[in-house]
Amino acid sequence: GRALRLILGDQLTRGVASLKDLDPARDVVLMAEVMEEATYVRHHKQKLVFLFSAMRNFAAALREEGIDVDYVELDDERNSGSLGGELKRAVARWKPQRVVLTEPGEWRVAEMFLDWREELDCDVVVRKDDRFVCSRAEFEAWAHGRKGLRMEFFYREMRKKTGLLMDGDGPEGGRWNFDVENRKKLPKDLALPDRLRFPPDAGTMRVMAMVEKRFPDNFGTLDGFGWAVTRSDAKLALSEFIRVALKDFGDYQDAMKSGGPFLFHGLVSPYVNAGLLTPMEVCEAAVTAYEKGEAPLNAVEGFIRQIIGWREYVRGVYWLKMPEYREANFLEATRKLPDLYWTAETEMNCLANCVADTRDRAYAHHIQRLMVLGNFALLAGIAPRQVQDWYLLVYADAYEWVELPNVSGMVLFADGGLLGSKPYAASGAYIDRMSDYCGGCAYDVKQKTGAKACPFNYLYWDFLARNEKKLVGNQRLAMPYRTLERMTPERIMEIRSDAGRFLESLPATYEG
Ligand code: FAD
Ligand code: DLZ
Ligand code: SF4
Repeated sequence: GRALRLILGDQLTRGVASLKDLDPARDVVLMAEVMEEATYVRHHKQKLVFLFSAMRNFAAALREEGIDVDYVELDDERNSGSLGGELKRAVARWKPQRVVLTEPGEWRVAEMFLDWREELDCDVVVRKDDRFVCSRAEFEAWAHGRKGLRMEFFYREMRKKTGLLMDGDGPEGGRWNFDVENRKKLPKDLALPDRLRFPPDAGTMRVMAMVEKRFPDNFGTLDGFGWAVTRSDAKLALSEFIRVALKDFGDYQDAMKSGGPFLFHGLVSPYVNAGLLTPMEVCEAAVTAYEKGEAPLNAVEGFIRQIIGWREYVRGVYWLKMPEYREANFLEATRKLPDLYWTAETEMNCLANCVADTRDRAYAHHIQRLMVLGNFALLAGIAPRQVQDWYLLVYADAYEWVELPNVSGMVLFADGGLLGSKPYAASGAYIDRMSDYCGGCAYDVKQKTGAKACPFNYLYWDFLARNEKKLVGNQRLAMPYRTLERMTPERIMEIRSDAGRFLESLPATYEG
């Protein structure tokens, strides 16, 4: 009998599990743009345009193969507004024998499926998402009985499993990890490669008009939209990255520069997460460049570690720990998110730059997300739920399964140390070393207290003092806590009052 195959917005892969045994003569593919998914957070305008346009192009490509695609646009007047509603309507229309889908990436959506299952009068087959290298069950087995879930050990298993950069049973080049070589400062005169961007075509322009009309007040601008929205353009973006940037990816992975976030990064996360590229093809392309002598080992190893290491690992942690993971708040942080995260209006040049980059491109690279935007949220003690909301909506690559462990685990230490062994807290000196932001800042990164001092400096010590009970026992924070202990009470008072005054001066009106 006929199968109705539901494809979600982040399952735009021809080889995805739910399409594997598709019979074009009989089956129908269902895709739906729905308000429920478009509004569970107020997504960045570029994220909405990217996803809707990519969905429409994927549907068009299936149709070219002669496959029936039932595609419901957001503006369709019969649109019920939810995935469950659209599935029910489609079952009534097509009377399939069974509904086939690939497991949703997010817990929220997986839970909804459990409810609908009951209500549909046909079989529902849910398949594992084999685009990931490590299945959820495999990750659980790996994690079982381990105290700490160290990414590094997980990553080695993934290297062995995929065979990427392996030399027999050992790692290519004799070491698993070349991270120590990947912390170089950007030389001032180093030319940055031009990065391939894709001006919107007529179809994408139509989606842009729809998004401006339906979501006028969402964060972000559409000017300069440049994301690929088809698989063939995403492949072009990947090969261009490998040609012009991969060789320097390792060296300057942690560097930041005013006026642009792209540097030598891959710019592939929106494509990999939505399905336009598969994680394995991205890694294989990088390894091929290494084998051809076009990129050094530290760059290629660093790059594939992010994908078969971190990306797989955070997904495993997410499914292991949901739903409690969302509520975790180890440091009991309660401050509201400052408005500067939306407006970029702040004298702190690093934050102003990173927020503006995010607003203009729905993108910031990892160190901007972690050491500027994230570090500030950690030090200021912003409530995890508000920080999660922000990260989930501002980036074109954001889905809860990847956002949440990065935000709650890596950035906020809200999980108490499951993902990282210590909070990534840092003062202004770190930002100064890795960027050119401080030169153009109203604050002085060298001053520790007072009106002109870099706020990161006193916020750092204020954070350690405020959380002393919870963090003082952490071996990896022994050094800074010794320094804190040696400060006079007057000095600590000064730091804490500067921090208090600064934080209280920030307008914060976000309700979540
Ligand atoms: P590159 O620097 O070129 O890295 C290559 C690829 O590795 C990325 O495309 C991505 O697929 C993967 N990767 C790298 N770091 C991570 C990581 N920490 N976790 C998972 N995958 C990783 N990434 C998302 O895809 N979606 C998110 O919602 C997201 N939220 C984040 C929130 C915070 C607070 C932080 C610190 C990081 C977050 N990341 C997220 C991870 C990372 O910042 C982005 O994947 C990366 O910046 C994407 O740009 P790129 O493709 O140029 O990456
Ligand atoms: C993110 C998103 C958005 C904005 N819109 C849709 C949509 O209209 N239809 C759809 O099928 N998927 C959408 N998505 C992606 C889903 O939210 C994603 O599939 C879930 O988060 C599960 O991971
Ligand atoms: Fe950021 Fe401080 Fe440097 Fe200013 S001085 S750019 S606030 S780190």
